[in-house]
Amino acid sequence: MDRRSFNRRVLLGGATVATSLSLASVPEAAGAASPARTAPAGGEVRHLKLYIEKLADGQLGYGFEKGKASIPGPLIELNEGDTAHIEVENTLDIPASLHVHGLDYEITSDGTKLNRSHVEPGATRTYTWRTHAPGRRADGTWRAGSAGYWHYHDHVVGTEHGTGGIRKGLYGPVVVRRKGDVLPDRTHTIVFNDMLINNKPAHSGPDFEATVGDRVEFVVITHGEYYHTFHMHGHRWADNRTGLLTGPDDPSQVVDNKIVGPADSFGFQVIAGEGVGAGAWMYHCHVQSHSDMGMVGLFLVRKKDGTIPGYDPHDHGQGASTGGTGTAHEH
Ligand SMILES: [Cu+2]
Repeated sequence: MDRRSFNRRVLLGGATVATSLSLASVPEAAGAASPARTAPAGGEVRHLKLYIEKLADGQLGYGFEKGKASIPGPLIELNEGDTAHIEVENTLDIPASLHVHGLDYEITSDGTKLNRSHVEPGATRTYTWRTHAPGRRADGTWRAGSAGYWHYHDHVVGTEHGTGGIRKGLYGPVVVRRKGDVLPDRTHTIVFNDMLINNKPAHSGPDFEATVGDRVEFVVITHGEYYHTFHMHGHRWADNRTGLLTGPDDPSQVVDNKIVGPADSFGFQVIAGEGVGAGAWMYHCHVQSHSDMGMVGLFLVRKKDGTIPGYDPHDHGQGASTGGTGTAHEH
C-alpha cells in the first residue's frame, strides 16, 4: 500500500484494524511525508570553478575547491535554460580538459586537442555550457530539451582521446532538470569504469547510506572498455528520462537492471526501502564474472532508529576479497 492510499484510508476513518494490520505486514512504511519538491524554471547564469588535480594515490580528479578533487568529480546540477561558465584550472604538469555530454556548447568549449580547446599545464580556461527547454522548431519538428542525466570527462590526458585521464578518474556527473521535475533528498553517482566502481579497489564499494523513506537519486555512468549491466536489489525505476513514472498511463518499462556501455549515462530516483524496508541492499554489475571480480557496492538503508537489520559492516569486502564464502554481497 502506498502512502497515499494509507493516508486516504486513515482519513476516511474506516477499517482501522485492517489498516494497522496492513501496515504491520510491510517491513517499514516508506514514502515521502510531504509533497515532493520540484525543479524551478531555469534561466540563471552560473559561474563555477573546477580544479583538475592529482590525488594522493596518483589518480586524477576534478574538484570545486583546490585540494578537494574527488572521483567522481562533483555533481553539476542545472535547470533547463541555465548557462554555466566553468573556469577550469589545470594544476597538472600535462594538458587536460573538460568535455561534456548532452549540453549545448560551442566548439571552443569542446575540450579536445583537435580544436585546441584543452587547458595547458598550469593554465586556466573557461568552458561555457548552455541548456534549453524543449520546443517546436520553425519547421514544425520537435526539438528535445537538455534535461537528462549527463556527464563530463577529460578528453586529453594519456592519449589523443583522453583514455588515460578517464581511466585515472577524470569524470563526473551532470544533471539537467526540467521545470517541475521531482527533486531528490540527495544524489549519488555510480561510475562503472573498466572493472572498477568510482575507481575504488574491487570489492570495496562504494556504499551509499539512506534512511527508509528518503528520496534518493542515483546517476549511473559507464566508462572504459566493457559493457556492464547495472542492477540494484529491492528497488526499481522507470527506463526513461527521469527514472520516474509520470502517472498510471506512462508506458515506460519499469526495470531493476539495465545494460550500459562506455559513455552511457542514466539516472533514477527511489524511495529508500519502499515496500521492502531497511537493509544492506546490493547494487552491482550483473555480468556474473564482473560481480565476482568485485563490481559490487551497497545501498545501506537504515531504519528510523539508525539500525540496518542483518548488516555487519565488518563483513563487507573482507569475505569477498578473499574469494569468499557466503558474504551478503556475493549473490
Ligand atoms: Cu560489468
